[in-house]
Amino acid sequence: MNNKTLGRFITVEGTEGVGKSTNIDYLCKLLKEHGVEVVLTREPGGTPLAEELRELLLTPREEKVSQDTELLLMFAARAQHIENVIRPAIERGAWVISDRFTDATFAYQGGGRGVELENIQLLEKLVQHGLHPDLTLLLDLPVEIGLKRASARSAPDRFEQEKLNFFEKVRAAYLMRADNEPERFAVIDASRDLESVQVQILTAVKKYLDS
Ligand code: Z5A
Repeated sequence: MNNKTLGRFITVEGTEGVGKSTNIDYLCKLLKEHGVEVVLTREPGGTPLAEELRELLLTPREEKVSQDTELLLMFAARAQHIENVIRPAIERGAWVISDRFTDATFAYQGGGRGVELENIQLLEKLVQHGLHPDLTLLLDLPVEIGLKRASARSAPDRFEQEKLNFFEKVRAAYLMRADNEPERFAVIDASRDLESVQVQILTAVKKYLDS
């Protein structure tokens, strides 16, 4: 989707409390200042139906959620999101900023839960029809710091109830993906102060604004 008449697709990823929300606000402001139409969205979610699936996925429940159920619900939400929001926006020239996308599935369901990568790849192909982010900003932070930053917030959702070891595996999976696709990923050192995190984001996005 790197045609000049098309928009861009930027995803923001990272483990718990790395500062995605904080820095997405900055990114959207930056792009708007450059006259770009920005569509800000998130996963799981981004459409009314996908937001309902998000609620199902995140709500803590007594019944054990099978890995396959979790995986399929993530991709069901994604299919709806791509067809109704992401693809139409890119096709009319907007820049879509998504708070998480399929790298999160590889990291959380693949790395964290241990789902086989081939199964995720299969669903990725089925649902995305060749759509991939142009740029992925991976905010990277030692897990303990992120959990501490996030702990000040409301009651933990189903994922936030996981243990440290789960998030270590998620972080490792994200970093491995970034290593494998250095041209798409920008790894941002999120342990620095906010100003320096934003300088790193500006550097990563600049080449897309200039092209
Ligand atoms: N999930 C999945 O399993 N598979 C999938 O395919 C997808 C998702 C798409 C919901 O995601 C869950 O879905 C997620 C993975 C799963 N679960 N987890 N964990 P989410 O993105 O909605 O939830 P989240 O990861 O919990 O995001 P978050 O809690 O909103 O975190 P954040 O946006 O990265 O952090 P923040 O709110 O911007 O910042 C946290 C605090 O740190 C805040 O007080 C800031 O002021 C502070 N902060 C931020 N930056 C700094 C710096 N640089 N210095 C100091 N303090 C800072």
